[in-house]
Amino acid sequence: MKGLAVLSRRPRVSNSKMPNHTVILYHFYVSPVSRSALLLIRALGIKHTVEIINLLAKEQMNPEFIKMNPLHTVPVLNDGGFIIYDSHVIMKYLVNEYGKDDSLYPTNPKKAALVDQRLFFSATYLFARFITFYTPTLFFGSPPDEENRAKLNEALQFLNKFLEGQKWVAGDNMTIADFSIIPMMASMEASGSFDLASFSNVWSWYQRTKSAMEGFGYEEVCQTGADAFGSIYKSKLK
Ligand SMILES: N[C@@H](CCC(=O)N[C@@H](CS)C(=O)NCC(=O)O)C(=O)O
Repeated sequence: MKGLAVLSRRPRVSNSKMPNHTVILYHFYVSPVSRSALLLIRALGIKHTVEIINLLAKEQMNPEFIKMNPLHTVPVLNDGGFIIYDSHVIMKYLVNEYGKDDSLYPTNPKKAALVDQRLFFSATYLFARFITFYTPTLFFGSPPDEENRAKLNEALQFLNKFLEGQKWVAGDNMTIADFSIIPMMASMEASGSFDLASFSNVWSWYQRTKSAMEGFGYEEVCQTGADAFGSIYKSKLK
């Protein structure tokens, strides 16, 4: 695996739960789920390095990487030898292990169930429909499939409903559910293939969440990757 350490951060706040070692995130900036995990690491202020796995060059198929993650997907976290994959699982783990409190993933079972419901929605509706719509164009240059576009549009309508009268995706404060969803929204906006502003609740949540995340590198971690996603996608439409 040809890894490249590009980012290294020290904790922003003193937190006795922080690891003494540096965690490693195997990441590709074009991937929205990978950006979710990196954004959260930045928000928690965990000392980390990033190893780029270039999916466009099929680096995820390298035997060394497959040994870590048989599913050959990013993100993958290596926390002092403990290896875990799936962005949702990584985020829950990191808040439980290193969060200075439980605000990003509650310990209260009912509050946690609501966050979990939104995470499962993110994984099984939004992301599933997102990759079904974008992958054929992004990787094979196929024209966008209108049925798949309608399915993803429907998932946006569901999200819009969840956000009716709500500031955040799950509960009264920002949680990992917001981290899970925002990188997909940024990619969709950058691709120019969906009118996010027409989903008014989604649109105001999106603006609010972007500003809330500015303090820990939204622009660098999320927007840059979303812009790269958007320009690759647009180049394949021609
Ligand atoms: N549910 C997983 C999805 C991971 C996933 O599908 N990642 C894609 C990039 S968006 C990937 O690495 N694909 C490469 C492959 O399947 O070979 C998560 O949230 O981490």
